[in-house]
Amino acid sequence: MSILIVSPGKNLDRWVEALKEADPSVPVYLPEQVKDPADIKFALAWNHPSGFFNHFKNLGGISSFGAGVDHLVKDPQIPDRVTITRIIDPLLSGDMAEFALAVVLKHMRRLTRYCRYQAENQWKKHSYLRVKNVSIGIMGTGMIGHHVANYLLNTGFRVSGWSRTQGKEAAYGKYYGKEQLNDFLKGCNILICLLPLTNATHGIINKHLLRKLPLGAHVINLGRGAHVLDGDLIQCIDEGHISSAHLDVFDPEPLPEDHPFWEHPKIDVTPHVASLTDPRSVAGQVMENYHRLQAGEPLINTVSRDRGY
Ligand code: NDP
Ligand code: OXD
Repeated sequence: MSILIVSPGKNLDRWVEALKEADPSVPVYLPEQVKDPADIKFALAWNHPSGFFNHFKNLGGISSFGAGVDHLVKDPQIPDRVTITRIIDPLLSGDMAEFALAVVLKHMRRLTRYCRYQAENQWKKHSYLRVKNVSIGIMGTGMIGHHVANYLLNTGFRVSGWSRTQGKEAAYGKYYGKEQLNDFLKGCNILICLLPLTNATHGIINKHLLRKLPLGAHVINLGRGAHVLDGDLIQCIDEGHISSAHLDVFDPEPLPEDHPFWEHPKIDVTPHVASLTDPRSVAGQVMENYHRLQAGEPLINTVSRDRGY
């Protein structure tokens, strides 16, 4: 039995190498190398074409390349017998925390403006915000969001988090459920979205939510593009309620060349790079799930298809 890696358009050499290094005895194939589909037991996938997995009759599990599984959960053709798993990796959470801090400081110290001024040979000064005076709210305090919240708290920010359920106690202020969303939003000078994309979170960052943030709030989306209603965000920035935004994720990706986000003076765009999965750091957990499947044992890092994350 073997592992299949599928991610159209991506160079998969590092993934193949990392998996082979993790266990040289397990054959690893790309789609064009598969001779007998019945040989595939486990797959590693990112943005596979819908229906792609239909003819792998011995497939028992599919792992996402990353933390998010929206690309797998949305495919109704993945049979129920197939367990969906995802990546949980301290490196992924650590990289995300560093990216979040960089973006927060960029906003506080007005760095985007100074880049623009340099391009125009302009010597112009602005006031700035100090860490101890800034309150950051994290939507989604799961594996990554919880780490980001603690990291920002340890840097000296006031931090709160919002999740679906109450969960464990934390060092930062916790809010949960729809009932506590407004109270959470009231206290956020900076809002960071680290939610998974599900039916319940699709379009959650809309004008109704944005208007509940304090005047001049800054919005950072690191979750998925479809969390944001693009037109609503632009409207709230142009009306002045939201000061600015940093967006790392989009719907669709790549962000189309003619999308208004590219040219908007108060929106910064990065191409889904907040935290990139390192194949060598996660090959072990993928291999472990392959061996668990072979041994008929329960898999690790599983996802609830009903919940969507
Ligand atoms: P987890 O599944 O560990 O955490 C999800 C969190 O979101 C949990 O706290 C959960 O609440 C909360 N949540 C889910 N649904 C709702 C809801 N309806 N209302 C309120 N809270 C909700 O995910 P990760 O932390 O591992 O990853 C989060 C997301 O980050 C990924 O799904 C992906 O989209 C994105 N990501 C982006 C990257 C980038 O480079 N931009 C890189 C990696 C990830 P509860 O605790 O109650 O279950
Ligand atoms: C992920 C991502 O989900 O890269 O890991 O967005």
